[in-house]
Amino acid sequence: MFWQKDAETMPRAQIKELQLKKLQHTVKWCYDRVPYYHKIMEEAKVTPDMIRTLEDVRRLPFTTKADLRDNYPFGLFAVPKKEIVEIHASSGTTGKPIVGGYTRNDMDVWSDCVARIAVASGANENDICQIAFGYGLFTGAFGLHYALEKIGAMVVPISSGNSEKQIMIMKDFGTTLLVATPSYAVYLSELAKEMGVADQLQLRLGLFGSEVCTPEMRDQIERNIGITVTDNYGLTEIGGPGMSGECIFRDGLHINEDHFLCEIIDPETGEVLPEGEKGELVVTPLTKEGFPIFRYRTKDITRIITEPCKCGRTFARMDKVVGRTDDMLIIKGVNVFPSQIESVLIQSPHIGPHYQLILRKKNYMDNLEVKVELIDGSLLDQYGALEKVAGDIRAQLRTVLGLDCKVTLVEPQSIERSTGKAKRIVDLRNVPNQ
Ligand code: DLL
Repeated sequence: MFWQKDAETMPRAQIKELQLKKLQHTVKWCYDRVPYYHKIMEEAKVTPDMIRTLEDVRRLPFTTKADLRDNYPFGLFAVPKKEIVEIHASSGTTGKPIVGGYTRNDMDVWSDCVARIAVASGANENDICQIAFGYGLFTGAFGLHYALEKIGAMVVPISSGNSEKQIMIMKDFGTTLLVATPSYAVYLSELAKEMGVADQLQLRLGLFGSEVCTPEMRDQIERNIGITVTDNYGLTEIGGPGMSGECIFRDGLHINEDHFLCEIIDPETGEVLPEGEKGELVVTPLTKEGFPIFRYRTKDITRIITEPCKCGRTFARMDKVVGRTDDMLIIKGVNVFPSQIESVLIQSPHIGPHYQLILRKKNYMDNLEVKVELIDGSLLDQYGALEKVAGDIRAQLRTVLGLDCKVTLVEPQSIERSTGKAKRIVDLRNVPNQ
């Protein structure tokens, strides 16, 4: 099923042609209307008329989170404030948030982009959609809300938290589609079991996103609550969700390429990598009026897949994000993403999906403790069995990732649950006596 079939199945040559036209327009839009972009383009000695091919995007300088912060809150808007009809922002746990403004046309494009992703994942007008993302400045809840409403589904804007009530509503309303972060979905699925209503739910589809979800974690959620889970991706800086999402074949996330131009770069050198290689995703939205941006460095690690997909969409796909460059851990010389550790952990039948990675500094070296919840707490009373499970996980981590670390098994329900993005890393490296 398609939401905008003509666009989603356009021949690739036509996609590229359209991208170039829109890129030229966006670059000129930025240059003419946003003093900051005018200045950095002048410094880079590039003018809009120098963008003659898609590769010419490489002539433009990158935009980073720091650039956005320097222009906080509205410094990069390209239209008068009265043309902005909605504002969203990142949570901004460190420093000022990133603020995005949408014109009426931006809102329309946004909801269509997310609607395409929802429909590609199997959503339809008969769905009862419980949106368990936090409503507010976060782009996730409203982005999915507008899209699901647009396709004619019934939207239940419950927001995140209040988890017992979530389950009650899910059961009483006959919710068929859940929108949440994967980690909150895991929590809700456990709670539904605990409340004894898991088998009375009518959930069929999970539209999850906003944080890394390994295929192993996805399989575990699917087994627990018997739903199909799809992944979708986006970020506040480029307009929120709606950049890419999985279709029912779940073999990469289709990029709405008529609205987004993607590059993959080497995060160290900034060089564009050959097609298919894994690196940092850089995005240029092609249709934004209110808050345009070019070559935004997402820090997310993925690769682009251009082989055709069985679903018939011609848009290229991006692989599931494995992590952010700033979340990469370097433990005793080994580079590792939390998602790689998760993939190993989840294979043990004795442990649940809740874990924390605790970093400490010992003798100037980073050390990692993997703290993970047991499924069966009675194992804690059986020293031999406990040692064996911990030893097996440690050996598995060493074999698969080449990483030696301490593994601590803890009681079920003892690691804090998250209603939004999970906080897996506890960094105690700068805390004395840890
Ligand atoms: O998380 C936008 C969004 C909302 C996407 C709902 C999908 C669904 P931010 O809060 O600005 O925006 O966070 C953006 O979250 O750079 C990634 O590191 C991470 N992220 C988002 N989606 C995924 C995903 C929203 N599907 C940051 N897989 C991004 C992995 C994701 N990481």
